[in-house]
Amino acid sequence: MERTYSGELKTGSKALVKGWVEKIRDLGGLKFFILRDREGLVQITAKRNSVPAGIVKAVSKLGREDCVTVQGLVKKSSQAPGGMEIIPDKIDVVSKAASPLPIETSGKIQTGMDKRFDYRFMDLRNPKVQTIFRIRDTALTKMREFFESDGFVEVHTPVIQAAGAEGGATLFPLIYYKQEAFLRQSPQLYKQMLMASGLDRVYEIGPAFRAEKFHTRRHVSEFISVDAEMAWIDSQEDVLNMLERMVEYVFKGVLKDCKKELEELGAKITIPKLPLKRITYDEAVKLVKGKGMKIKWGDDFMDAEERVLGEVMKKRGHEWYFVVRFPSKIKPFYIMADGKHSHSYDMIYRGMEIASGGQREHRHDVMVKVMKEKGLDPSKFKFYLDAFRFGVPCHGGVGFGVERLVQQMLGLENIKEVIMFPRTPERLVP
Ligand code: AMO
Repeated sequence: MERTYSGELKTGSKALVKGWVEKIRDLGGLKFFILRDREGLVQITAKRNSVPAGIVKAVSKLGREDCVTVQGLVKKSSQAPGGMEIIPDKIDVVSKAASPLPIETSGKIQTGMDKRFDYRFMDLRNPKVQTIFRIRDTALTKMREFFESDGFVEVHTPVIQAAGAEGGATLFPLIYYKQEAFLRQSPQLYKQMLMASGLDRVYEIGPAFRAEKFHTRRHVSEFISVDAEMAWIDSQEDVLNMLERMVEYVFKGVLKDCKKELEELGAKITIPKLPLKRITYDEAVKLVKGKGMKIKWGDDFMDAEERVLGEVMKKRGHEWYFVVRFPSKIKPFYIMADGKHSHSYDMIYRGMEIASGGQREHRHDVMVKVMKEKGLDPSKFKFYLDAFRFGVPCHGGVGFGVERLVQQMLGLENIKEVIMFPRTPERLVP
């Protein structure tokens, strides 16, 4: 018999359901339990004399979170969740759950975050936790749909790299045969090299690694970076236009496909109104200073400053905006400088940077000079610099943190909530 999910049951028909025992009630002659599967809950009712004696016995032996399959007749029931119950004629226990359970799955009792992540497989049985990942899945699907319809080619570039693009402080070294190598911080160098290939528009969705030293609500050591790079741009504006259309498409899609899920989490989102507001770094620093923060021109925004800027911008009617023209001294060598400023941007949603990028330096000699000024050894980047010696179009792109997007969309305090098995300085298992 084919499996039916709890959300697809029809009264009067036979069904085979598979799932976990959420709750058991024993009223003597009437025993029932709630089975939970991916789609919801269903009540299994075993009344003495209405079902075979073996079934009543099987139900009385069940424990919470046992993994079971149940076959039976679906009947109307005003008291049961979903208005239906199953009168079982077969129950199989596929796997017993040990007792006591390490954490609660119902969400009624709060378990500490660390303990939840120690037993993440069980934490994920909480429907609210699962819902986060359904929304994340939809957001990623919509991003892919957008890129595919906008002329981008999906690529996969190496995770094991010989040189980092985002500064030495957050590199994870590893031994690659007899050589030192690193986990990538970003596909930056490779997506740019592909601009010299003639593919013109590429995107990559894959893991990026940062040895972040401190703890914040928005940093982890491994995250999924959505990277895109576009050739033949006239200016950074071409990238911003693409990016804002992308988030508009994602939000439309999530609102349409995840109505139930958003409701379940109490998340209220609206479709971003285009064009999104652009403010310069200089303006942003002034606004933040005006709120008593100690930021100086030339500093990057810390978490607290980003939040304050977010509050000011929200009051002005912008939960989305771009901060553009950062000082070139705080930007990596691959960003095109324009005097003291640079062709760069951060994209902010609800007071948090969720993406950054810019127009790239495509002039080989200028790039070598900037690398030296920033204390980098150009010979270590020969494989990358070569791509700029034999004809490369002007180009620009974005690195987008998918976890931060979903975190902000759902109003979650910590980015770890959006990651199945988060990696932080303290956590390497599970
Ligand atoms: P950047 O370093 O700003 O830029 O990273 C891009 C985006 O990636 C996400 N992100 C993180 N998310 C979780 N934990 C972290 N430790 C973390 N670090 C970064 C953020 C951020 O906006 N190569 C450039 C992008 C480009 O220019 O195309 C880069 O990596 O959402």
